[in-house]
Formats: sequence, structure tokens, C-alpha cells
Amino acid sequence: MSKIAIRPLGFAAGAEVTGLDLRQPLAAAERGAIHEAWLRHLVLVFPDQDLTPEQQIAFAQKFGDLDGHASQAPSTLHPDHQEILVLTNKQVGGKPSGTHNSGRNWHTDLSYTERPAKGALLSCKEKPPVGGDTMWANLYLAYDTLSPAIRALLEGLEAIHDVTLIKGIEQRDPALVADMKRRNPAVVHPVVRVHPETERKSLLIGQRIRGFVGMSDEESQSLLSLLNTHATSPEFVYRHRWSVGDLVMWDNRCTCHVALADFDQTKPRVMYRCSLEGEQKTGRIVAAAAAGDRTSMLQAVAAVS
Ligand SMILES: O=C(O)CCC(=O)C(=O)O
Ligand SMILES: [Fe+2]
Repeated sequence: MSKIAIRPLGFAAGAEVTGLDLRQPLAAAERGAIHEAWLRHLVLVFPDQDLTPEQQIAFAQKFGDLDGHASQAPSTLHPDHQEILVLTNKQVGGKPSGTHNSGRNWHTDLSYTERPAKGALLSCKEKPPVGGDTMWANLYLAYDTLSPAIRALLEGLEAIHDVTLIKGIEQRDPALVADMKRRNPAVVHPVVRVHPETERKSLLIGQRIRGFVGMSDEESQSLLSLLNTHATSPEFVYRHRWSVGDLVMWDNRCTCHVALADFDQTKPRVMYRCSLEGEQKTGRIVAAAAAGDRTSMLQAVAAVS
């Protein structure tokens, strides 16, 4: 077995894993060490891993079933591997890609589906000379550091997650956006969630939330702002500066993240993502009506609450 070294990169999250060539089959003990480090550090960085799509998929499958990305527009997937979402600001078919501005507000992957992802593995293929960083926030810490009074308020509270709140979605091809909406009607998830492996509580929060079930719009916006500001406090965040060849694997069950537009948009940035399918369906669809139609969404929520 190779000699794995794990070096923490941040207090809240992040560790670098070296001493492994992920193109090679993984020994059970190596898998175990990575899994343990993943649960502890939430975001693992494997530098200098030049993986083919097949090798990325094979490694990702060691940590769960892969999401087939039915929630995504087909044009945003790798042409030969639907398990890989291609995040690129290069043109696709002569048009801006459907992922050219993905991840620009704080989110937990696929929270706008009934089954948010368990985790994801993102491989950096091309990057601009500076910037294009990604930040992750530790949502265990966010939960743990709330006052008992706010924690009590959140117990049993549910939030409405809405795909139309993806920042910059209006800049994407309207046909693609219509497809995303059709695939992803609004869903409701509990705000406090329990990690199925560590059994620790964390917040399922972020900027793709329309409001909270049973609250007025005003109440929802104030509470959402309070929780999001708190959850993404700098001391809960790990910020990654990418190098080509980095593979980053995060636990989506206790983190949220944001991809920063802090770079020259004329320079290519290309990332391949495998998503691990969520173990649990924690959400339920609330709106047969189009996502983004607030009135019908709230009526639908009231009908099922
Ligand atoms: O491009 C990135 O850095 C991350 C984008 C994102 O949100 C994701 O891959 O889930
Ligand atoms: Fe994401």
C-alpha cells in the first residue's frame, strides 16, 4: 500500500491527501483512510491527479452510487459519460455552455431535488491564470454555534428549495432553463438535517431557498439572511485555489459551497464533476406549478403541510 499523507488545510474544513495515484486501483485500507478523512475534514484535495473520465468515475464509485444527472440538461453532461457534469465557460455547439456560470451562489448540490447529493468529486481540467476559486462552508459548525433559542426555532422547520434561484440562470439559454425547471419542481427539505454516517446535525441552508413553510415572505427573508450570513462566516469556510490536476471531493451532507466569478471570463475554466447519489430522499415535491411562481408554490406547500 502506498503511503497516504493527510494534511489539514483549514480549521473548518479541507485537507490535502497525497501519496496516492488515483489512476491505480484503490486498496481497501486506502479507501478506508480516505473515507475517514472525508468525514473529518469534509473537503479533500488530491493534487496532481491527471484522471481520464473513466478513472474519475471508477474512483468516485468507491464512495457511493453515482448520480445519473437526470436533474440536469443533457447538453451539460459529458457526451460519453452521463455521470460527468461538464462545468465549462467555453462555448458548446457555438453557444455559451449551460454551465458557464454554475455554482455562483451558496448551495448544497442538488438541494432542488428530492435527493440532494451525498457528495461530489470535481476535477480541474483547465483554469484561468488567477482566480476561479471555490469556497466550502462547514454546516456542522454553523449549526453548533447557533444559540439554543434559534436551534429550537429551526427544529421541524422546512425550507422550499427552488432551481430558479440559481444565480445567473437567466443568462442561460431559455430552452435549457425551461428544461431545468421541468425536471426540478420546487421541493421542501428540513432545515436541520442529521448526517447519516456521523449522526451530527447540520443546516441545509443556502441561497436557493424561496422561503420557509408557514412563514410570511418577510419572516422568511430575515431568517434566511440571518442563517446564510452565519453559515458562511469566514471562520467556517475553506477557500480552494485550484491547480490543474486537482481532484476535490466534498461531503455534501454537511457543507455548502460557492464557485467564485473572480477571474477573467475570457480565459477557459473547465471542471468535471461526478455527483454521489444521496442515500436518502429527504425532500418532497411541493409545486406541480412552474418553479419560480411564488403564489402557486406557496399554495402547493399549504396543501401538503
Ligand atoms: O466550478 C466550481 O468550482 C464548483 C461548481 C459547483 O457548484 C459544483 O461543481 O457543484
Ligand atoms: Fe455545486
